[in-house]
Amino acid sequence: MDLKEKIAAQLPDWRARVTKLVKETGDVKVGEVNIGQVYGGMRSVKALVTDISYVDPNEGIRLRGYTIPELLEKLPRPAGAEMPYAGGLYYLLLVGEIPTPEQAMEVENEWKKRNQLPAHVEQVLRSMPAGTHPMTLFSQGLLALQTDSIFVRDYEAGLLNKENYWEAALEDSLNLTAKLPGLAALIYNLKYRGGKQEKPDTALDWSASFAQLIGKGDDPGYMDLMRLYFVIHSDHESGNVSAHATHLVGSALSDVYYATSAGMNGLAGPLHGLANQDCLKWLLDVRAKFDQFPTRDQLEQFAWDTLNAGQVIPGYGHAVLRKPDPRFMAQLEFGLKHMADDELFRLVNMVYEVVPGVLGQLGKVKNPWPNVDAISGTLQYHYGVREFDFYTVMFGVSRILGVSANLVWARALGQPIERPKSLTTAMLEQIAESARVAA
Ligand code: CMX
Repeated sequence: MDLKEKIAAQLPDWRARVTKLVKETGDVKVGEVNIGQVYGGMRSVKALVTDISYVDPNEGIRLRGYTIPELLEKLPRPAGAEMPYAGGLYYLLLVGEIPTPEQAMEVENEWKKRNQLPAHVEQVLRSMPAGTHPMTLFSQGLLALQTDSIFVRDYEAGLLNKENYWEAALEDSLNLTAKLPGLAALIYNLKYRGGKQEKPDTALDWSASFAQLIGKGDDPGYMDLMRLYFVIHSDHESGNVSAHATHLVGSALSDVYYATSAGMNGLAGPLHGLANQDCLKWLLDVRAKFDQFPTRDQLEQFAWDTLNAGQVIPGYGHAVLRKPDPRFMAQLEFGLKHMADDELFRLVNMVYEVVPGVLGQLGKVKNPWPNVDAISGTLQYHYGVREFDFYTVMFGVSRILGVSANLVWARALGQPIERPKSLTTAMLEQIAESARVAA
């Protein structure tokens, strides 16, 4: 496979580069850590490395050096489609080059060969109570697929060593990502369509196949939305909860299934991926309270009521970004083109005009601007996918493209088990006291 050969060809140079950097300059300081950061969720501590994506506070994400608008323009797309193949994005994340249409298609075809879900996955999901959250089912589905891990099979057979861990990890990543549209659609169909399943249309690309499998095979607009969605949610450097949890668990040589399941359990938190469901709920609450559309003053008051009740305004703020998230902007552009008159979409625009000012007045929010989650649910809602507790599953499908690509590279570069050091509060107090005396 071209993908595998391309990675293999880069490895000698990458390994030599990293070995030299660590061996010759391993004791050069990257930064310092203060007590506020130790107690403050390690915010801004530079302690991770990835070459797959980088988030600039003002510019936003670059995936392999490309901004979101550049990606949407340069990645190959299916004939007649507005948005790119996910297979091309996956190639870019792994290889670092924009693929040709043939290279993107090679990934798409490889996924088609590997997309069959084993029967036991459905049995596991069906055995859960009807009220189970879709993210729980998603994480369980990933763990159920773990029985097929090539890494575990070959590791236990003594076939692997540090040099070739990555090849088994790549096989696991390909096998798992191939099945994600089918797994997500199965969850959707079990929960919201009475278990109705569609006969797969094998002509469709990976993103569109998800749309078709949830019964939207006659909606090219929704297929394009999903192509956009699966590209923009894929990776956001290494320190966010889903990426870091995946990396941490993978660093113990746990396979791609265990590691991504852990990552998805983090994505399921309301301060991370669940914010997209919370955001839509918040917008619907606004609509319900003001009989469809509020005035600007009413909306402002509603935002204050949320804050005064001790809640966050979902979809706003970010740990790293300091400007509107380009993933929000890309979806806004899509919405302006396809649903400018949709009432909920108009409300999203009004929230965008009002909420940053409100958050700014709080005086403590470092970034009052919208993040990716402030709009994604609204676009889904427009196309009739209205079961908003499902939205984080779609985020997860995309995110696994990024975090599993990172895991392949972590194994390829021999990244070690993670083990930061912890201190007690008394030790931190002692450090603070010593600093005070020395000052
Ligand atoms: N609404 C209300 N308060 C907010 C806020 C928001 N949208 N964003 C930040 N704040 C508050 C924080 O809770 C914090 O308050 P305390 O000091 O009282 O604890 C203060 O402002 C400072 O926070 P910050 O440094 O600006 O932001 P953090 O890095 O701590 O947190 C995030 C980042 C995303 C968790 C936070 O902005 C938030 O909770 N946003 C709403 C939830 C959300 O949209 N999450 C999705 C993020 C994207 C993703 O991961 O998918």
